Amino acid sequence: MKIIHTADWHIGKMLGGFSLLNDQEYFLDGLLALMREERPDALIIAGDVYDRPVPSGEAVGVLNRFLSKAILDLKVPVLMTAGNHDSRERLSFGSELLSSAGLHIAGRLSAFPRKVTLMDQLGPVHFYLLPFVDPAAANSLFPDPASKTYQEAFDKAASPIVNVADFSERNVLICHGTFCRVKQDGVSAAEESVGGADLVDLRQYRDFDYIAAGHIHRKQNIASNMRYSGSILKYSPNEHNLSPSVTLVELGQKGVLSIGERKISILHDLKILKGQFDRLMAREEPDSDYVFAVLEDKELILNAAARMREKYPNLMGLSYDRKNEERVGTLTARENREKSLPELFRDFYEHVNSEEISAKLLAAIENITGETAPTEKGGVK
Ligand SMILES: [Mn+2]
Repeated sequence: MKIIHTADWHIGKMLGGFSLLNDQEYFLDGLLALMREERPDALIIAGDVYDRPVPSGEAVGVLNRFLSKAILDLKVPVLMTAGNHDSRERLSFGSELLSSAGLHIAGRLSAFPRKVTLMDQLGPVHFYLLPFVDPAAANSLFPDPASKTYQEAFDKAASPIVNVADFSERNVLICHGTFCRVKQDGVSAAEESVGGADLVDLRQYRDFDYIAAGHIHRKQNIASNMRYSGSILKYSPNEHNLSPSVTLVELGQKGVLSIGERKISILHDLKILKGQFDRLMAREEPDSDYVFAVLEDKELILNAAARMREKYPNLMGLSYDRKNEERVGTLTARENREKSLPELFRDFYEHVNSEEISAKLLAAIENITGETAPTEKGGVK
């Protein structure tokens, strides 16, 4: 059985004042082309379908158009779960009605998790759809005893699945959360490092033939048969060096035959450009990618963002590289009151320019104000 695993679509995402909806629609057209070519038996969206609990009308339209083409034209069933960004209730709308058409949605957490069985020539594959689980959601369903950690909550929510699953057959678990890497020998990465409070260990779920995870935007394996597909696009400047793709999984008689990646073309790349203003402006042709500029100039550039937009119309953000900022430190009002004018001027100059004031300039200020600055800085860390 051939499955396309995706996650973290974040439809309707805004970044740097720009709507990414055109980029998302462009990507989804590419995904439809890939589905036409690969003819998968199912498409998985492992949570964070939308970026917000109340998506815009335009965002709903983009998803609706995609799902109609995927399911009605290409006849590919879609399995979709709620991530932490989605409203469980809104995503669940029509889910009972839509499953007969091939759209399988798990928004709400349920004591009877949604199970979807698809057939291929080798027999059935059972998909278990587990929406995002946090302690609050788990406790509303399984209050006794209350889950305090994400691990307890996840195990509680997954227990009905594990109880009914027949592991002699083929089973796929779809889930959304922060899962730690499970190593070959069965040791979990969480045992080696102190993980976050929301970290969940999937070791006890190794009997699933494949686990399709969402939430972490960087694609990566959790174990040989568990994986984050990663987000479909780069969604923040921190993600500028990600290389988004979708995951293509083939299941054999039992277990995974192969896991591969497929790149889908994008409308705009997202990148960080670092350098001096003049150098960044020296290019001939405009660059239409999404750009976060980090200027290495010592002086502030007048109207830098507006001027950069002539060459970079999709400039999303601009900042100055201030390597030595921490040297200046933070001053309290009381510390400032105790300072002489030349001292205040020196601190201001060094804060803005990230370099030491020259003796000549400081002498000139002392001359003008008739005050002197102590040679050693006091009280500044
Ligand atoms: Mn998420």
